Amino acid sequence: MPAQIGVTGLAVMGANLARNFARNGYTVALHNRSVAKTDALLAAHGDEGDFIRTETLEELVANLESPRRVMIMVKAGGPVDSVIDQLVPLLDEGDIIIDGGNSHYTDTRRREAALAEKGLHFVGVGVSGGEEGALLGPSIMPGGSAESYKALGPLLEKISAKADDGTPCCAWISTDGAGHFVKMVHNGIEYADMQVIGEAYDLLRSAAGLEPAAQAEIFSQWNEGELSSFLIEITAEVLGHVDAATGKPLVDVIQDSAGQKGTGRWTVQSGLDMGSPVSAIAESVFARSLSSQREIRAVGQQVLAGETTEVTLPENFVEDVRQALFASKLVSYAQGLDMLTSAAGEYGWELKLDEIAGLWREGCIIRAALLKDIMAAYKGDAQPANLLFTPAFSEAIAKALPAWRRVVAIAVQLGIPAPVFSSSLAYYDGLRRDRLPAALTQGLRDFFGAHTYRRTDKEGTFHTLWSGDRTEIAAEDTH
Ligand code: NBP
Repeated sequence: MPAQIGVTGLAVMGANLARNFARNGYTVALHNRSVAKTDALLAAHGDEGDFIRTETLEELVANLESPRRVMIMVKAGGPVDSVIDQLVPLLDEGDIIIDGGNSHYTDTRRREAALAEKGLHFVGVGVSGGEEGALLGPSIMPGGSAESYKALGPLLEKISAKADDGTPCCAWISTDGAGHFVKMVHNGIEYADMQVIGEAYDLLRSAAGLEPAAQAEIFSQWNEGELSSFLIEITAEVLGHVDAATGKPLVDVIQDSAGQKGTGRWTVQSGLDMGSPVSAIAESVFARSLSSQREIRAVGQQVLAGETTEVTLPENFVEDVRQALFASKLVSYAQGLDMLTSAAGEYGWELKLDEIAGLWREGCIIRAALLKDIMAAYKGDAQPANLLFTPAFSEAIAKALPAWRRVVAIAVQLGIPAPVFSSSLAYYDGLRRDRLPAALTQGLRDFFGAHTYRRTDKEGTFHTLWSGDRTEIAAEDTH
């Protein structure tokens, strides 16, 4: 029997997705550049379903039903192009190449356009959930043509995670690179989500003296309420874990420099390109960068003053921190979703934000109770200009606001860096402020660069003759 899907690239992600397809009743043709990985997979898990072992891409393609579905799960970048180049001459019009790796959405757009010219479908698919998700049910974000989704969607939906109500955490996102774009933003939000958890931990530890074991309890309790999410749940696990070698909390033994693979940085770069203020995500990426500058930080510890102000912590400081965490988290999601709206305009994608929030409910790293409310916020035709403007969220923030301000003030007074807590608050205040100092910025730009300005009291664009008699003239817009 021919296989319904072929997978090439059988490292952790490819192997687990192939097993997931097979466990769900599909016949899966397997291929890897080095045959050893194919054989290792078959030896360990060959009894989980119907697999077809192949040694070459020719053989892989020859074993697939039509239209052929070939999923590439190799290292992102050059290897994906190389595999595509090898596959193209072997395929027929209407066949589908799927890239399930973490490719940059601009690469996906380029590949999709090139393959469409050859009559082939190219589908960039965002897959979230790590190794375990790939095997047990990830959240899946496919782009590509709507037509390709008809032949591919049912398989992806079958292997995806399912929300409480049974809905698959997989839905067609929009054309070309939209799936990889949404996955990228998911990862950006994940960076911010983890950073706000880190800031809460640091404040509880450094300001309130709560040891990791005590905090494990606190995070477990928080996981029962509006913060309920995978990341809060595993924070309790990690904080509660004791290092076998030293008997210390593991978190005290782990070096305090955080790595990154690039999707957070891509999100911020795209935000900058589109003028979309994803400041919480940017601060999270930079916080990791600063953490990794260990040698420079060592010098900073020696030479920089650390005067702080004494503060008396409010009685319910733990609850204050919880509320600051919740509010900052909402801002991160609002910024990420706002960037999706910008991208939809930029690339002509019809992004349904309620559906996207829906498919993040299970399977992925940012899965959280909150996503149900975000889904509800974007249901229907009247799309909010910003998530924070919907009544449910503006009320939630209003409730958290006094605690959020107290916590940021305490962090500043005690010299505890809380870049996302504070920048999210600045974003929030920036959104609601009547007048921003941008008026002065624009005045300065007009002074040194004749960049012109608009007035609040009349139409048109103006320039002051700063180096002349300082009269104002009507001007061409050079904003
Ligand atoms: P890796 O990213 O580690 O890639 C290893 C695979 O790429 C092996 O099958 C290897 O073949 C193959 N490969 C390479 Br390297 N160069 C190749 C080339 N020129 N031609 C053909 N094959 C080549 O695998 P992974 O960690 O399973 O991740 C796969 C994709 O999924 C990546 O894009 C990754 O970013 C993404 N992703 C990973 C995770 C995760 O948790 N790991 C989560 C979500 C997404 P070989 O065996 O012959 O060397």
